[in-house]
Amino acid sequence: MPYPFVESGETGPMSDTGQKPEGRALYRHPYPSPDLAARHPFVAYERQRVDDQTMRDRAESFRVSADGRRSVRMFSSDPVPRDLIEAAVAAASTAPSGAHKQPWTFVAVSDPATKSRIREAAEAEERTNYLENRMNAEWQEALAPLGTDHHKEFLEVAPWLVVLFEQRYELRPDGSTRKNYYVKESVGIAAGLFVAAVHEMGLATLPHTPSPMAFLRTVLDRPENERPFVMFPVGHPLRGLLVPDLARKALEEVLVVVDGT
Ligand code: IYR
Repeated sequence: MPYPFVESGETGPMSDTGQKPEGRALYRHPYPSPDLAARHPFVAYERQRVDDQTMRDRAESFRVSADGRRSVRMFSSDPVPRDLIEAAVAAASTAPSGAHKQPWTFVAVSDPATKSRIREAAEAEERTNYLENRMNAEWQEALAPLGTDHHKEFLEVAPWLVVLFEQRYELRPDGSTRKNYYVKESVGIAAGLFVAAVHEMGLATLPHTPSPMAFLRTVLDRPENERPFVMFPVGHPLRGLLVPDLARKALEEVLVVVDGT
């Protein structure tokens, strides 16, 4: 496959700024190698460069939007059209994944009977967690400011429950299996994108992990290679609801820079 950046060193997909292409000087081992490009398909990746100020503006507007997100525990029962859930899952499924395996399945539930079964099973587990001290004192202390308990009404009230399953391995239609790689990391990133997509469209969610969650595989009749990872009630936030008055860590608390300049 012709790959001009490597072939000629004159021009290439990244040289849209009019700068001299730097490929030859920067990389002694270009990717893909001509050999690799001959064996697997590659396509040009072209992304318009924007100036630093434009990037700053975009970053700031994304930060402000992201900072406006809150996990909510009281949803309106107002319906949400199915295509919005599909759009959020489509966005989430763009997540990078180990060996591009996309080892996830999203199960979107609006059926009231199924939601009830999920609520019942989740509350049964949470009763053990909260009332029979399956969560130890330190854990309960950490949760105190959130004030969560074993009541999970939102699982029935929210118009959608989206259950994200990780595929521990790939199960092919002929019954054969293939390993997946970095499953937790991949599915975690997809979950993050899902949360962002839901927020960005104006809806709310809560990453909910009734623990243990194995019952979800049975209730939703999922195959043996799938394990529940996290569940997302999705809907409009209930008007007038309260959320904990949490502060986010300052940048200095979460960022360490090893600067070379
Ligand atoms: N799964 C329980 C407990 C819980 C745990 C954590 I860590 C939270 O941030 C919130 C809740 C529940 O859903 O109540």
